[in-house]
Amino acid sequence: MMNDISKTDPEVYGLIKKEGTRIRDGLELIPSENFVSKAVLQALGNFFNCKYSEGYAKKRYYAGNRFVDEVETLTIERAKKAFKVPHANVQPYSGSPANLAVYVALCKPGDTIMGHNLLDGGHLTHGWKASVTGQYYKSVPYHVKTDGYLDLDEIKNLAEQHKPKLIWVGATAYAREFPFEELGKIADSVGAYLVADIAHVSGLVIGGVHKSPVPYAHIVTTTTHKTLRGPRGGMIMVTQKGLDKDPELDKKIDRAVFPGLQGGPHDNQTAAIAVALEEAMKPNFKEYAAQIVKNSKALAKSLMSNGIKLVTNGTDNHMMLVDLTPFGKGHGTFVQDALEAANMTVNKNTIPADPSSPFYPTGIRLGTPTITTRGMKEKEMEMIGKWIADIVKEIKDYNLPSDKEERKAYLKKFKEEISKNENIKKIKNEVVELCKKFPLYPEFDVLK
Ligand code: DSN
Repeated sequence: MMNDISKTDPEVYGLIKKEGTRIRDGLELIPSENFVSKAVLQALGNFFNCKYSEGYAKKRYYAGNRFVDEVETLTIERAKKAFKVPHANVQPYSGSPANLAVYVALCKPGDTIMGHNLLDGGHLTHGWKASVTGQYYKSVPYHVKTDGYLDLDEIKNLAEQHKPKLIWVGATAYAREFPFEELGKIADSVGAYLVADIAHVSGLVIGGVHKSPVPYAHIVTTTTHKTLRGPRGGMIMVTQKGLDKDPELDKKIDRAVFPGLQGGPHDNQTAAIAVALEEAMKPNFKEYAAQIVKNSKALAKSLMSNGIKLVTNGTDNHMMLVDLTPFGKGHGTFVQDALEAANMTVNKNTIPADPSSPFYPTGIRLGTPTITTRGMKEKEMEMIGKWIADIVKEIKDYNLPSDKEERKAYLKKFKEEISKNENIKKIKNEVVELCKKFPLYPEFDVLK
């Protein structure tokens, strides 16, 4: 597959090969990432990339779309079947454009919306001030309690006080099951739309290991590249409850995506979403989704039994949020870099009531979708939890300087020191050995 590019563009080929080697020899523990099947990659890398097809099936602005129409219709039918919804739009380029389209469909600038606060684990597009969604709309954030769980009483009170047009449920750093039913009742009691952004858990929903929002929400959005294990992309689904509230909701969503926000859909991405959805409806995907959660619980157990604190003391889904306050505020940056030195990739993340800032947060977020895709099970989770805990303890004496000017130099020195640290090197070698037992994409020459 890579033979041609290796000759025509060795520079890019070299980078692809380096990235291939990096993922082959390391543990990708960022919970929003996954490794997709060869079929998904093949659907992405073909002539559907080359077509313009603004509009929708049978209503295009360009000729030559008969097969694009078929592939988009097939993808829509698969999405409707997989999530049990009456309407799906599969054109959003990714999750943020999908969420923006929901605003365009439902709200006018200045309308009130409610969403899970970013620093409590929410998403930028749920009304954070740095996103247009927090600037064009009056955003009322809700929070988690000190135990890390969503504060349903606060959500109810805020909803009654502010009467929002829409309420988001969904997050990027929340390790517990989303209370769709409770949020559905709150939204109904104030006449709001409930929009469930299930980007993180959509694969778990199809796999039957996370409650579906479909009976409770009016609209459901998702990315397609996380637990769903497809190409980067987005989808918006309208539920029967949504159509009962507004029979025009499907048309409003479609108009918001195109021509409201986007131009030509990425038809190769659409084809790859179709492949991923078909894979996700196969019985072995149920096993995969269940194993993601089993692995996540096993990893959480290993971390906690090795002295690492987790927000909410555990997990219901594919991710964990590590609370590093016992090691000092802003410690997430150090742990992220030290783990990377041992070939384990996580992301630094704020924790609820973080004593530091989003750039130097006091937590890390990690999860199990990619390592489960590689075939790892509970036994490997136990080892990985121990390695992570050992590294956290190895660097416990580093502290983020309170003087902002000093931070850059301090972190540079920290990186130099950890690159020479023998205990971290030893763990890195063990990680590489583990990865060899769970090969990734053996069929691609690039990794040979
Ligand atoms: N960037 C995604 C994540 O990592 O969760 C959310 O958009």
